[in-house]
Amino acid sequence: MRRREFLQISAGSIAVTALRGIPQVPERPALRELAGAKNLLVGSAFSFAQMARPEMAALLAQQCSIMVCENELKWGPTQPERDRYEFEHADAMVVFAEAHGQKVRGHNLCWHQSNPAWLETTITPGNAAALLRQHILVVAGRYRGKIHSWDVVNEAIHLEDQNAGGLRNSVWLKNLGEGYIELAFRAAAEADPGAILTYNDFGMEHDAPDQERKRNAVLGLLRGLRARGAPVQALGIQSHLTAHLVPPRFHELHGFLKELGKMGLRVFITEMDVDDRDLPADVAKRDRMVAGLYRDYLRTVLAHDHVRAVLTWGLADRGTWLDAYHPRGDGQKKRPLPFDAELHAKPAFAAMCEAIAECPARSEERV
Ligand code: 9MR
Repeated sequence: MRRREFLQISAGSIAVTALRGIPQVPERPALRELAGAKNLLVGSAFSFAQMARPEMAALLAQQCSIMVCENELKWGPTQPERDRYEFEHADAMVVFAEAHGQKVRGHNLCWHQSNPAWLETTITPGNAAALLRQHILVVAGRYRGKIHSWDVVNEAIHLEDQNAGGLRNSVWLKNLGEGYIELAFRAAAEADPGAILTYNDFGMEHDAPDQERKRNAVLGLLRGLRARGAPVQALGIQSHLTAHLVPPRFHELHGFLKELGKMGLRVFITEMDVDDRDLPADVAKRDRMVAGLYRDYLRTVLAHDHVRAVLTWGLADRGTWLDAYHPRGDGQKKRPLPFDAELHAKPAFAAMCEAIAECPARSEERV
């Protein structure tokens, strides 16, 4: 059997297995039903590896009305060589989502990380625009009509680099100047005019002076794009939060969200999790404090009608990026997500259910 045929079959069987319902997943309220009643989308990042575990696949199917590929649509996996694209994993995940009535977010078309090695050695100011445009036309074009929203440009702002507009010293800025962002949005609109084109970034959630500066830089970027007529329609607020013994506050987010609303932008909470690095090891205490942050944060953002989707960065703690990138000092596994490693619902799940059940229904419009 050829590799492509095998993968098509396995994608189908992942979908079918989970469709039939796996008995191991206990009956519990589904976030997707609570959120659906509010015209809100709720979901998670999925990885291809997780979806091969039937009980995980069933949980993702049960809980999510929207999904995003954690890594499978990034440049590295999709264009491993200049003239070769790979879509088997992403295709299988889109098949799964469609089989379960889930919307799909695309993540992402332009970033400073997870680029293939060939890009860094090939790119020049002379060919950068063509490389970026072609990648976007191929990747977003392949899924035309199937994607709810694309993270067209990811994490372009990094104030520490001290560039005009707060732009990050990325491979794209170095080779194309600040116009790369507009170029990416225009190419994405050409490739998939139905997708909601999103700028996605982190570090703008908490009440803190550095986060306030980031919020202002993001507003500046979005206003500039709009002024030039670039097709940007939404902001993705990643929402990688960090819990502290004195919980962070989110009051300043209200003003920011109002400004975005005035610009007619939608907002998606795209990558929520709560880093418990500074919390005590005791699991019950940790889970309670993490859940407190889920509740406070979601109450804040869901008070705003133009917040249309909430996605966590994984549904269950096993395999969270936080253990790989920022492990706890005491060697304990982190507990940042609504379900634990054995797929039991945690207090954070209850907090999500409560915040969604309490929030006002979103007004009718495309979500
Ligand atoms: O969770 C992702 C991890 O598996 C990857 O190794 C990493 C690099 O591609 O990206 C992680 O996801 C990031 C996302 O793409 C953008 N926002 C921050 C996320 C966590 O680092």
